[in-house]
Amino acid sequence: MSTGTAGGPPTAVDAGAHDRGALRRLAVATLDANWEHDHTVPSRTLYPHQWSWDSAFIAIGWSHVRPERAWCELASLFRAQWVDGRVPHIVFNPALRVGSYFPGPEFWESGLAEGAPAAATSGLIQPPVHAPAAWLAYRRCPSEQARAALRRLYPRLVAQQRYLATRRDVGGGGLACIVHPWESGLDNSPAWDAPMAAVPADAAVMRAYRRHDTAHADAAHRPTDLDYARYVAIVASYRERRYRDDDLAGRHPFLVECPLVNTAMGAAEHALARIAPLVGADPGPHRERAARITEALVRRLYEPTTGTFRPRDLRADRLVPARTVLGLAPLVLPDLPARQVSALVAEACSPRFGLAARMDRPLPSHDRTAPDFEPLRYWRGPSWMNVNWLVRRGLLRHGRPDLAAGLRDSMIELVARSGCHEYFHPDTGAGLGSPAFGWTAALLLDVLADDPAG
Ligand code: 9WN
Repeated sequence: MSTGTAGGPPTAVDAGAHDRGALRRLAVATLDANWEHDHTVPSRTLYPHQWSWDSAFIAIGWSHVRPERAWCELASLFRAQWVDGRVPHIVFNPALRVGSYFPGPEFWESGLAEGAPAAATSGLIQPPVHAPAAWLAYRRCPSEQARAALRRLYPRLVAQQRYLATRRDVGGGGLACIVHPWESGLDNSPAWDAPMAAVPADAAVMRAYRRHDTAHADAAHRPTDLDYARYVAIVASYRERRYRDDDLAGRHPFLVECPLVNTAMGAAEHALARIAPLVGADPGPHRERAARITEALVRRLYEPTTGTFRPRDLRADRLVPARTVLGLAPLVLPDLPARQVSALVAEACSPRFGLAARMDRPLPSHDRTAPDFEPLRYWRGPSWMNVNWLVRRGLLRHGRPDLAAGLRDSMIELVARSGCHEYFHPDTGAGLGSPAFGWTAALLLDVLADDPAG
């Protein structure tokens, strides 16, 4: 049973009924409503441009219903790739008025940077989940057109990996570092509190800007003005040098090796190894790079006494103390050693994250037992569909279909109860953030399709 808002997509499905057909229709209507000539916006209100990792998740959803849009989505994003290989985290739609998002193109000034594309973009990256998305889209719906699209994407995906593995290996240990919390995709995670605290900033700076997010979402659910002052200061430091990566180590205020970004980089090499034979390329180098990334992740980000992966703050040269859901990401890697797999499954099933074959509450984005767990503030507690989806894939990969099924039921329940929200209350499942959110709809389609009975 779907309920609709006049002129907009339907917003929720009768939770009791769990009508898979109605859920599918809700998801497709949400994606259709967010489609914008050659890409899908994450949200018409909060995020009206194109976002990098959103587009990858959304392409997976499109592959189930309108596969040509999956390829169009990825192609439009990669048209904005920089000459150095970076894929920008936002591609701005020039048709939108100034002020439709903060920070907008006038803040980033990408046009002044060497090697930037014609389109206005940010200068940051997001987790490189695009090669796995392209592989899944192809596998879902293989065709001559899909293979041609893969052929065009492949060199761009390779360039994206090269950028991360070379220019961003600031620590010299075989991992890419992020230069801003926004690059992690989990912008406001408690994982960034320690490195962010070292960034000098004054909340009053924000008086000079107009935040767009707090006009569309409850300010109590969003980062604070002091967080934003720091976000702005970190971008300013990168922008000042026109987003060059040559001497980041000496001067940049935020340098962190993130387990999720590096897991995505490893998973991308595994996906490229599958794609390579289809486009006449050699899979061997991808397999070798994938193995090196997994080895580096374990060496640099795994902490054996707690059995957790945690981000490494390169400036302080230590692992951050917070135990967030970012630490579960390496489960996605097929070659993660058995010892780390068991440690991550134990962490996920502990009261911190509450994973179970029958979940009584959704998977949170932060340790439930931590004093700074916040059920309403984004990335500091709420449950997110994309993170659930990644953890579920990892569980399937490592032979835990029982736990994967628990997570899947919980994901479906969230949308059935509350609609395609951006994120969900980790206790009640209530919808939070933007309604009609792109990747929630897309990944729902993917998990629904995974069930032979669904
Ligand atoms: C900044 C678009 C993006 C997601 C991120 C999420 C949020 C932006 C913001 O929205 O970030 O990039 O304005 O808060 O944290 O993961 O890609 O959906």
